Amino acid sequence: MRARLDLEPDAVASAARRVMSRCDELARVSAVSGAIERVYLSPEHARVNRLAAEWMRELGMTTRQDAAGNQLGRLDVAGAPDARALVIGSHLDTVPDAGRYDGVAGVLIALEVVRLLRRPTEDGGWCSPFPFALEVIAFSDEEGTRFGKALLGSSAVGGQWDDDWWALEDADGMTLREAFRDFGLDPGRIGEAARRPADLVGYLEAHIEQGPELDRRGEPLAVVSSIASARRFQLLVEGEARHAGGTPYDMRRDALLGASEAALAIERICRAEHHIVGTVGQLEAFPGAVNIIPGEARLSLDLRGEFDGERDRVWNAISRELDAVMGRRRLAWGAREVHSAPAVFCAPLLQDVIREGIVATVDAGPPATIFSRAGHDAMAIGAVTDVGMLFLRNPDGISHHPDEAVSSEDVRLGIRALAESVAHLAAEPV
Ligand code: HGY
Ligand code: MN
Ligand code: MN
Repeated sequence: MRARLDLEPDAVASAARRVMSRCDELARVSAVSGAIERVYLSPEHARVNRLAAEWMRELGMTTRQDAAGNQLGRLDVAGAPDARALVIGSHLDTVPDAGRYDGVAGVLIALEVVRLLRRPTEDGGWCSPFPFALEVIAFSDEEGTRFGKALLGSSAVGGQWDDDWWALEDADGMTLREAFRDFGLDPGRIGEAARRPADLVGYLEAHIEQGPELDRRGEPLAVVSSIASARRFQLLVEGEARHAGGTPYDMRRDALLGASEAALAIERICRAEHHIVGTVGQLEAFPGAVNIIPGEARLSLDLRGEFDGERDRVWNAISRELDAVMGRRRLAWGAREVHSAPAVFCAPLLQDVIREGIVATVDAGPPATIFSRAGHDAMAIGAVTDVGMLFLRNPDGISHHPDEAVSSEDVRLGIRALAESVAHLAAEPV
């Protein structure tokens, strides 16, 4: 059993305070006054990258923005500039009307772990004390808020970029390719963001749970076993627009009612399952006038499961049910898949070192190991290296909402546990 790190308690406590105050600082970088919204390739994205780069340089890290707009910092092994790297990070982009800790806390905790673990070099700089370099990454688009496809920044790092994505459009009709150029990135160089497995030791991410399990257990930290597989669809329901007054019910083909029945059917089917959740987050009726029966309705479906097979079986059940619903209502419907990510299982070794890190930090029984229903950048990085995640308690589990919270005390424990986990990993023959 490796001895606990000899970390100054005050240093860890001030690290937690710095994370909390920087979460507040980053929350003020928003496209919307009075709410938090930071989307991919926006002026807000550029501003938080500059702030993160400044904080990385303060730690003695070299910094770069990669070809996908992710912000990276690196602390080398003294005398070994080509050493493999342990990457620790999360994302700085947000959903609309976001909380201030989703993703952001993980990036800032990573920086504090580097601050606590780094070693001074003879020339007045800083280096990694381990046989691997320490890298911090601030991913640029985990949520997919602007273009609908999630994990764009981390997919580039994982070498999973799909050129079909260049045609994705935002709400203003700007394509991803145009937005890249507008941000100062060259679409032709996207391949340069990809990391080689041989250059990496692994990836660790600290993140708020975004669910109530740790809060219900009364525990501050947990090991993540796997990350839910997700599929996202845009569904289109087509009926017939007609006069809201003159059209008797037996002549109506109301697309909104079909979409509404679909949303309720999705809930009913998913609730009957054990580890499946389906959410309709967007629902629009067209043409959208009060005195016209909606001839068209568009709704989103976010479908997740612990295992890809279960999730796909439920999607087939939903499809059959929607065929029946639309048939009864003489409507047509179709689905366009806009995102798909397979379930990712955290590497046993990284689960173990995170478990050891929590045990070394929290004087309680063995920590919980839970599966993440929320998606994370770790899903995309899993394509090139082993991944591990540490969850922090999220009071009430509320997230993707301004009331999203995390306590400074749990952040203090999370910083300490992640630092211990890194030290445990360094003691392994990786
Ligand atoms: O949607 C998710 O699960 C993640 O928060 N982007
Ligand atoms: Mn999120
Ligand atoms: Mn997140």
